[in-house]
Amino acid sequence: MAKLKLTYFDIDGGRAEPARIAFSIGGIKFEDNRFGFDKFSAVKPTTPLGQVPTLTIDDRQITQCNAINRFAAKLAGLYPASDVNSLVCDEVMDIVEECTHKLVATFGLEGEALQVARTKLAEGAFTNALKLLNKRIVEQGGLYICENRLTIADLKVFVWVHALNSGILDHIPTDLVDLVAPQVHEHYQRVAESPGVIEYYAKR
Ligand SMILES: N[C@@H](CCC(=O)N[C@@H](CS)C(=O)NCC(=O)O)C(=O)O
Repeated sequence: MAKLKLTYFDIDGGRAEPARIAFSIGGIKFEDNRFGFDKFSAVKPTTPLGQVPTLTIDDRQITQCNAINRFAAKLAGLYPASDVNSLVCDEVMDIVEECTHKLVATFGLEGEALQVARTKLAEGAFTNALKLLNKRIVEQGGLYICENRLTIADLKVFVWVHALNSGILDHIPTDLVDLVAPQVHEHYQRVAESPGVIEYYAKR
């Protein structure tokens, strides 16, 4: 097996977190190469696009979190088998990624500008995305995004919803998910209580 190194900020969340959890669930050995925000200026030029996460496979440094997530999921047995289920899994991961991109665009704003931008997100793009995720969960029987089992799509949603619920994002109401997408709220708790996720955080 190739040597794997996942490079990302030293936070329990963000764009590398689903792959970290997936590797852990699958028992896939990897180097969890974390660094502090203050070290990013040094790390940035060592990456192909000046961005993290990257996954280094032997000597090849790969970018794009959802590509990395899919790779980790395939190794860990957390990627759907059928074409249609993989389509839904990919759709959901890209929905969350698009919301992450919109959220990151508000970092650096302050005061009223931040409040206006975040409220617009909460009431607009995030609510729309959460309602669609809710629909996907209901369509699949109410428990998971696809295949009635935990896949990488569930981990991607879990990490995002954790951030939304946490209160660390000013002007994003911590009850937004519960109010607009109750099945997503329950899904968050289900994933948090799944053995692989509990084991991962217990080891951290
Ligand atoms: N499309 C990329 C986006 C990666 C990205 O923007 N990562 C952030 C950190 S979460 C970053 O490195 N930002 C620094 C920059 O773009 O200058 C992906 O999916 O991985």
